Amino acid sequence: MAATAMASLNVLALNPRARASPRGATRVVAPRVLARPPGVLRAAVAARATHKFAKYQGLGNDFVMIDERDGPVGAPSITGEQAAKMCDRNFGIGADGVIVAMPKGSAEYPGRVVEEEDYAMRMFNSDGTEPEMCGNGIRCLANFVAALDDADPRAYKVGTLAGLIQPECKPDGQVAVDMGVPTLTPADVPTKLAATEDGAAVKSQMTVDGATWLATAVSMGNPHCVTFGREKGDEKGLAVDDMDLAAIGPSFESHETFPARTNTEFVEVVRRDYVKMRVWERGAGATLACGTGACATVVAGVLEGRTDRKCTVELPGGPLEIEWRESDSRVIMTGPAELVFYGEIDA
Ligand code: ZDP
Repeated sequence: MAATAMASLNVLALNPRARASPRGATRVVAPRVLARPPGVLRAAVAARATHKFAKYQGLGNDFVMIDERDGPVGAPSITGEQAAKMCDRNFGIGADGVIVAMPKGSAEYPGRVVEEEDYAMRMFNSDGTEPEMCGNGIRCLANFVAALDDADPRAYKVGTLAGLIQPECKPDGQVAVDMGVPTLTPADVPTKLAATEDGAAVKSQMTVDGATWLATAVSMGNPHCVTFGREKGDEKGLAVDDMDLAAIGPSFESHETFPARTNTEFVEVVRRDYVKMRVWERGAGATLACGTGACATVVAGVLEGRTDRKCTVELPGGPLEIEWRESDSRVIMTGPAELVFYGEIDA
């Protein structure tokens, strides 16, 4: 099923006639377009006021993918407001975020060497804000670009606001991503939580809605607050399935100790090499999976002495394999990324 879908994506991309009239493509057209007089609609289409997109998902974390690699270097053509509309599950396509494949040099980061990059990735959360990185999203980007180009090698060096990230498409459809070295210095996460161990905020006390939680702060380019439970009452560990994330998530997201807001991971350790995690994402709320969050979870698990460096993180949408490599401190994430449908939207 995934293979058939990918083959038709290639046809769409490579055959200009197919591009002009994507027969068989799922067309997502906003109702207000249909209500317009045909002339206006024709003019809008002629002016290319539409975006071709493919919808991808990685463990149920879903994204609208747009290919602007042939466009100008710099910012994506869509605004955060347009992205938020596309993500709307009732009035738009429906997604947790929008990911734009851009020409190299389109994302700035310290120490950037543009020549090293194949492409750049820019992203919007479903609330229209732009995060630095997206772990599930970069796996989707890799399979998206691989399907469009249908050429080897299928390993890419992608410039993101969080630095150079390197996804590699495997023959079985999984994507392994070198997510780089996590940042633990509190000021760089950024968090006001005090450093407790070797300059990192590990098991730091954080008062949220009147309870004291123990939190470890990790940046995977974007900020994460990882918690294995409250100081009192969770000694046996969190039962993440029973948690009401919507009740507590927003209080973590906008907590004053995380000035750029934060993603929050609630983690239940089943074994040292297998944990269950539920996430409340900055700018997107409860999602089925978070790639950067799974990486941050294992980094925090190792720092707190709770997990091995190689660990499976079970998310509501399925498992991700994470390794925080001892030799060079880089985090490697492996997981799926699949095409769901593609179409065109007036937005
Ligand atoms: O940092 C943020 O604002 C996140 N919401 C970005 C998206 C992260 C994502 N869930 C991931 O997989 O890393 C897509």
